[in-house]
Formats: sequence, structure tokens, C-alpha cells
Amino acid sequence: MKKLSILAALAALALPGCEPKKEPGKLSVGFSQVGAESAWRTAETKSIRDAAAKKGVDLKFSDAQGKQANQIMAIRSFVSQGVSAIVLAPVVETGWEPVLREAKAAKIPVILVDRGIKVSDDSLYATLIASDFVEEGQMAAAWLAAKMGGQGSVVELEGTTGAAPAIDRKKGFHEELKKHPGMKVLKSQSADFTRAKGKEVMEAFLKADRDKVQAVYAHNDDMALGAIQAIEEAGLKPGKDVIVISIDAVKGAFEAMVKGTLNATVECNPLLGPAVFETLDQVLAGKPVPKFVKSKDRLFEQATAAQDIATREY
Ligand code: GZL
Repeated sequence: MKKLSILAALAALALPGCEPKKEPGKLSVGFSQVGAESAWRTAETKSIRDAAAKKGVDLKFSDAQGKQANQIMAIRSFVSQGVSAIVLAPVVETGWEPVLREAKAAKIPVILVDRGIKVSDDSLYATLIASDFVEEGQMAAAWLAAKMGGQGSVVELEGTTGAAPAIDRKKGFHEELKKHPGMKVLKSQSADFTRAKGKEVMEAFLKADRDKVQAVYAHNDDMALGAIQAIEEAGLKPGKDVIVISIDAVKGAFEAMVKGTLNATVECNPLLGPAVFETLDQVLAGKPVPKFVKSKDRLFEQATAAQDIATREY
């Protein structure tokens, strides 16, 4: 192995959550995961691990703790270990070309899961299995405008800066809201998809504009649940004084809708494991696969949350 790749392999083995062992004879797949920032992410990781186990795949898992540099190191390590394929959930959209060229040179297919990337050459990845985040943002805006009779001021909690879901959920929401001139976005700020930051940013929004904030749009449920705490601590009723809408549809969101503190959530299916390995089989068999395998999403509201919660898998 080249010196660099030995270093890369050693560095990656030191990576948190990167399992070094290789089981002979099994299909080996490297999975570079964003981190563990949200309940959605935990559900996605479990789905991919379970699907790998079911197929008898030797899955090498690396948790990047939200850092692109760790993902790049992990991909280099997978290449030097000679895995059969790489699954990548890219934390941000840009900065992937050099390392994906190394995977391509090593003839190791890369499947993108849950978030897309911007590259000049889309042969650098086999396919993207994900939701349509622009559509999710549009669904959230259309619901909110209807709920508020086309009149109201909203604050926005954005996801991780530079991440495809943050960019596109913002794009879709603002595009749709433009159809309702009475709806205004007062403030918009990243809370990094986490509950703690969602609470912190919402506290700041309320401190600055308490009497003007009539609704909050959060790019994921974890930030919405943090915002709900901030609204309660400010002596306001979330779901009534301040309308709350978010995206993901994790169990915690249904619990909040049953309590009446969350008004609606747009599903973003994290159970992508089966699709990842079905698609991988096609790719490894040299069969053509679509460049984008789109998950189906729908909106859930308080009115049906009590019965919906029993059907939820994540
Ligand atoms: C969406 C995924 C997003 C979720 C968040 O596919 O990338 O990242 O909506 C997660 O909960 O943190």
C-alpha cells in the first residue's frame, strides 16, 4: 500500500466509531455516517446497520461527529481496506470531489444516502437515496400559510450550515411562502439540527421579538422540541400562542402533537437501510440504477397524532 494510504488507514482506525476488523469472505461495505445529532440520525443508523446484518454484510461504520474531515479520512481508510462499496451520508454538500475521485480510481462504488452533494462529475457516485427536501419545505410552508390564514410572522430554525437538507428545506419554504404576501419570515438562523441549539436560538428569537413571533418553522423535530421548551419557559403556550411546524416525524414529534405543543411535522423517512442494500446489489451486479431514489414523505397533524403514533416505526 502507498505510504499515504497506510497513514490514512492508521488515522482512520483511530477515528471514533471506526471498526477496524475485516471478516474474510463477506461483502465488506464502509459506511461514513454524519454523527448522532438527532433522533432521526439514530433511526437511520439503526436501519442501515440492521439491513447490513440481515444481508450478512461486513459493515465498517464510522461516526464523523459532524465533521467532514472525519468523513474524508474514513472514506480514505475504506479505500485502503479495499471495501466492495462505500455508503456516504455527506454532512455538507461541497468538498467531496478529491476523495470521491480516489474511490473511483480504486473502482469502489459510492452510494449517497439521505443528503446530496454538489460535484462537477456525477459519475463520482452511483446514486442518491434521499427525500426531496425542497418539497418538504414547500409542504411545511403551504400548511403553515393555511393554518394562519395567510397572515403571520414566522421565525426559522435552520439545519446544519451547508447541509443539503438545510439549504433545500429553506429554499422550498421561502419559495412557497412567497405565494402568501401576508406571511413574513422575521428571522432565520442555524441551530445545527440539535435540540439544545434549537432551544438556545429560539430563546434569542423570543428575547428580541417575543410579541411578534407567531410561528416557528424548524428544519427538524429535534430543534422544534428545543424551541417548544424555550416557548414554555417564556410563559407562552407552544402550539397555541406560537404555532410550531417541523420536519422528520420522529416519535418525539408525535408525542408533542398528542400533548398539543407541536402542530404538524413533515415526514422524512430515515429507514433507508433496505433501499441502500437493494440498490447496492444492483450496482455491484453492474445493473443501471436511477441517479436519485426518492423517499415518499407526507405531513402529519395533531388531529390524527394519537392514532398515528401507534403505527410509527421510528
Ligand atoms: C435528512 C437528514 C437530516 C434530518 C435531521 O435526510 O439529513 O439530518 O432531517 C438530521 O434530523 O440531523
